[in-house]
Amino acid sequence: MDYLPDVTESLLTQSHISSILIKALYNETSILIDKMLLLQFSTSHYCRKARLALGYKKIPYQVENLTPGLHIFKLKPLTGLTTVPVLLPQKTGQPQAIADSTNIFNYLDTYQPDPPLTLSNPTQQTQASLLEDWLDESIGTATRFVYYHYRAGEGKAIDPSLSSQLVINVVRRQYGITPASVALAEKRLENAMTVLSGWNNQPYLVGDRLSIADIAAAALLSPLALIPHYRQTYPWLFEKIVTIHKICQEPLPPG
Ligand SMILES: N[C@@H](CCC(=O)N[C@@H](CS)C(=O)NCC(=O)O)C(=O)O
Repeated sequence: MDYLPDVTESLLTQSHISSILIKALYNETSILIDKMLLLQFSTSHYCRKARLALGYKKIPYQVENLTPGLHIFKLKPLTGLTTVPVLLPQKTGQPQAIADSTNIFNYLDTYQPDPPLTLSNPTQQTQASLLEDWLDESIGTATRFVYYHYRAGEGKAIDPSLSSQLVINVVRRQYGITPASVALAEKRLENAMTVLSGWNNQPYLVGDRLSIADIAAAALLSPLALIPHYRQTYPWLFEKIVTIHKICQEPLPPG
């Protein structure tokens, strides 16, 4: 009789361990199979844009941070392009890879319509699309120029390390960031602040709820928060950026 409890205990222990192992294996597998994967550069404001949309829709995802330079070898065969963000849905019946943050917005709205990123009023949606495209193609690029120029000059103290300055200089060379191109970008940003200034007095850029325009603006202008001139001149912009990050459950960028 003394012997039996030991056997039972040992059997129970073994079955307990097996069940823990099975659960762990199941969870591990389901994470790998179920979660979407976002290929990104951790500091890219275009990748932030995709993360805000995923967060807004509360879609579980994982990120893979690619190494700039080597990213081409992973991305080119997948999408034919070299830019991040790229979303891999990793689900049966879904596309293998979606490149470009605007395409990612569209895909996410088809995959999980609620809450929608698109506005139901067609005129407002056209306006939101135009703003999103302009923010993407013109303003996001201007932000990049002004931000990296600042980080290499007045803002060097933010991270003067050799590795950080090396990355900043590679980016400056890659995109042709020179004093002349930065001056043009600064003008474009001043113009953008005028276009977006109505945001100061209304919760959303277009319509009566969050749209692709708000998310694009919050992500693509967020690097300017580190630059005192923008922070001091446009405090309303950074209040909006903070609010949208909260709604989308995305941590704010440093600064
Ligand atoms: N319009 C694209 C722009 C993306 C973009 O410019 N990504 C940059 C990082 S911020 C990139 O991947 N650059 C690397 C390259 O061009 O090879 C989008 O919205 O996804």
